[in-house]
This record gives sequence, structure tokens and C-alpha cells, in this order.
Amino acid sequence: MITLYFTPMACSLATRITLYEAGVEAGFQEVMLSSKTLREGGNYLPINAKGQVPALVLEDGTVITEGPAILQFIADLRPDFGLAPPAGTLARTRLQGWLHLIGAELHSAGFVPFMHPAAPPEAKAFARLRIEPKFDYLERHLGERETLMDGFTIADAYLVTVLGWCEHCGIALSGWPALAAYRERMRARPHVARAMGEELSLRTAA
Ligand SMILES: N[C@@H](CCC(=O)N[C@@H](CS)C(=O)NCC(=O)O)C(=O)O
Repeated sequence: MITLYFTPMACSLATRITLYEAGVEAGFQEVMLSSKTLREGGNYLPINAKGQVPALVLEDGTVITEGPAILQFIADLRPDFGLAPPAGTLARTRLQGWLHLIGAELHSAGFVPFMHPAAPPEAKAFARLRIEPKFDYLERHLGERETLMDGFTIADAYLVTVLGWCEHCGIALSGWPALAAYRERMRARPHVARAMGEELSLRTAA
């Protein structure tokens, strides 16, 4: 069985959502990022030497890292679910564009400085400058659409995950009403609600 190495409510939540949306059976191993150890005991670094979640371990022991790559791998296991357009199409390239925007601009450049203990206040202020224009762009895009592309894709799984960090970072999503409404729509999807509910309860229990 596939195993997802995750941390509750981290970016690995997008992978859990995608596994549920795709109906792919998986086991889950919780990673404690501060110590790079597993909740069940043992060192995480032999699984992913980068010390980050998510990591996906396949039945034969192959390890895949980097969220956007993992999401596409899972989507391609179940092409009929439409979680990613077929590889080699223009639509797939557009999906990859969304994944890069969310991963590089919002997740890494935008939200990481808010959450990294070593980031000085200036880094957070600069990160806010990076996030706000992207939120303006998404606000215009999602004002006219239900999802980022035609129908729910892995990019929505990633975006709803990243948008979940706003309150923790002191960013009021109420300033972007279409984006806030999009987040609620995505959270109302049964597989998203299940994934979030499970990870929130794990975080509360920790
Ligand atoms: N480029 C990586 C970034 C993953 C990432 O930033 N993961 C965070 C949790 S959301 C993490 O593991 N942080 C701990 C660390 O960087 O040491 C990916 O897309 O998978």
C-alpha cells in the first residue's frame, strides 16, 4: 500500500485530499517536523533527506517527494477522475502553471516566512507584499469560476490547503470575498472536509 508521510494541516494535506478524491487507498505516517522524527518512532530523514513533508512511499519502496509532483502522480493513477488533464496537453501545462503559482509564489515565498521561527518581521512584511497581488489575481479569476480550472483538480486541493494558513498568519481573507467563498466551497467538498477533519483532530490531540 502507498504511504503518505505528513504533518497535520501542513502542505501534505493537499496529498491526503487528493488520495481521497482519487479513491486511492493509503497508509499514513505522521512526521514531527521540529525533530524530523515519526510519531510512531524512528527517524524521518532516511525517508526524505530534505526533512520536509509530503513524501509518498510506493509499495515497492520508491520514494517520491515534492508536493506538486506527488499530486500529479496520484492524479495519473486514476485518470478517469479528472484531477489532472492528460500529460502532454495544453490543459496539463496550465495546471502545472497553477501548481507553480501556488507552490513557489504563495506557499514558499508567501507563507513560509510567516511560519518560519527564524524569519524576522521584515521578512513577513515582504512576504505579505508577495501574497496580496496574487490574492488580487485569484480574486478576479475565482469571481467568475467555481474552481481554478474546469472542474476540481489537484491545484484546488493545493490552494485550499494553502489558504487554510491565512488566519494563522494574520491575513484576513475577508478582504478577498470571492477567494473566501471559494475556500468555503472547496472545504464543503466531502473529501476535503474528511481530510481536514482528520488532520485537525490529530493536531488538537498532539
Ligand atoms: N518544495 C516542497 C516544500 C514542502 C514544504 O515546505 N513542507 C513544509 C511543510 S508545509 C515542511 O516540511 N517544512 C519543514 C522544513 O522545511 O524543514 C514541496 O513542495 O513538497
